[in-house]
Amino acid sequence: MHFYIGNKLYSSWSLRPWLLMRALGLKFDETVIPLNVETTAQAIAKVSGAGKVPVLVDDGQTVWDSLAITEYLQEKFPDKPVWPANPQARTHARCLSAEMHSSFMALRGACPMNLGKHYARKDRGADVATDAARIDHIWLEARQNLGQSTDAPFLYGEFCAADAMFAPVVTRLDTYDIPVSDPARAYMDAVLGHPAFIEWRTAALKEPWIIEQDEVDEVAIENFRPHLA
Ligand SMILES: N[C@@H](CCC(=O)N[C@@H](CS)C(=O)NCC(=O)O)C(=O)O
Repeated sequence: MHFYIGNKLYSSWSLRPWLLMRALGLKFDETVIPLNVETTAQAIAKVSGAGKVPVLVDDGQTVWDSLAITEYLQEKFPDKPVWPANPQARTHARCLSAEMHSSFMALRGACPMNLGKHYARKDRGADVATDAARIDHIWLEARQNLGQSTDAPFLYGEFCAADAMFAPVVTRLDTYDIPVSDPARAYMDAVLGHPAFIEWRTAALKEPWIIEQDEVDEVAIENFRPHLA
């Protein structure tokens, strides 16, 4: 399998399936296509007409879009826990992932994924707060509803596709210090502490690129790439 992804520091959509594939222990090669540079469109066009990453190429088949890649992995590796084993939990996990795929525009617009900074808490607008409250609620619903204790680290116990889908949102809530409940914070810490996420972030911090439009606040509390400042 060959995986084409965007900058690890900023590409939220790329992070999702990459994290899932790593967490599942799948083997793949990867190419990072730098976003927002002159060559971006041409480089992506070589692998997909959709003009977006991530793109998975496997056995002559091209799979674009993070959620489609997730379902492809489920079909190709039916023995891997892509989705929860329990049917009710599986349906819930698919609903959460679809909601993530199509919603939370305010949060996504105001707080781009940026693994290189920590920003001070501030009012990011009512719509962002509404998105964060909905996310907090559905995380708790996943962890309570399906017969698990809220002490289980991930949404349905074991790390699955729904956790991967929400990983970029976890980083956004963390980067911009958006207020969340204690159980949500504990969940975020579990995702941020997952070895696959740490591997991604370590590589992200070594990247040389800065995408100005994703650097939203002028002043950061912490800059994890001071050599680029
Ligand atoms: N719905 C798509 C969205 C993919 C997407 O928007 N990717 C962004 C990067 S995170 C992209 O490729 N942008 C192209 C560009 O910046 O030129 C998915 O889930 O894979």
